[in-house]
Amino acid sequence: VKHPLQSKWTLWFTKPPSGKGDNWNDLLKEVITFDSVEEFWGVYNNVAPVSELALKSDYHLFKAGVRPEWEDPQNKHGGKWSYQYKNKGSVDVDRLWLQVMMAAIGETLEKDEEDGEVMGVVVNVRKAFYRIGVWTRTIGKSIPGRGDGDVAGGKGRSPEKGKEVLMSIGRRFKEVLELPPQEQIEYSGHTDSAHAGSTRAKAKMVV
Ligand code: M7G
Repeated sequence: VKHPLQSKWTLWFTKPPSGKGDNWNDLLKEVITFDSVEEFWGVYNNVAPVSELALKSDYHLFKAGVRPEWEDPQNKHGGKWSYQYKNKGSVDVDRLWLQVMMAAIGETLEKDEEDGEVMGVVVNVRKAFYRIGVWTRTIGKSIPGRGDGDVAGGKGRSPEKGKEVLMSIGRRFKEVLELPPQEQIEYSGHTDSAHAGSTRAKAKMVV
């Protein structure tokens, strides 16, 4: 018996660059797509833990059909919450990444799954830190409804509601990351990241 997940998910891996000519697209590899709890554990037990990955590797766990890239149509208006663990030697990154993946596939990062904001989760292995992030589809904008002031359709959304959905995901994500209140996670839009050429773009919001 398989226990179905609410959504289908794809695991991606970014290989560390081997030579000079490597670009982002040569390095990003689709690993596997699954849609049950049992398959998730099968995948988890067969890939290297984050703590054993080489520097400049990433894992990306995204909704099937969404590439873990700024350019994807479902990401290009979005952004991410992220946190950098600079105490690489003492943080249990394998356990935290497992918790983050379980929150993603268990769809516990957003209160109302109708919002469909969570696109995926990412872990980056870098020289000075591990960075864990959650990508959202929008940067908390309003979404037009049917124009008849309906709420029942669940499609329309005010700017206030858009922002609140995002802040709620941030607060929940911070809990999953087991961060104390004085630590902050930061939100940045992908457009800014793309322009800055890196994720070290200016943060718009903090939780
Ligand atoms: P990073 O891994 O987000 O942060 O981006 P880092 O600077 O801490 O390593 C590293 C580099 O990977 C960027 O400067 C881009 O060259 C490339 N890169 C990362 N992402 C997520 C993308 C993406 O979505 N699209 C493209 N085209 N390049 C990306």
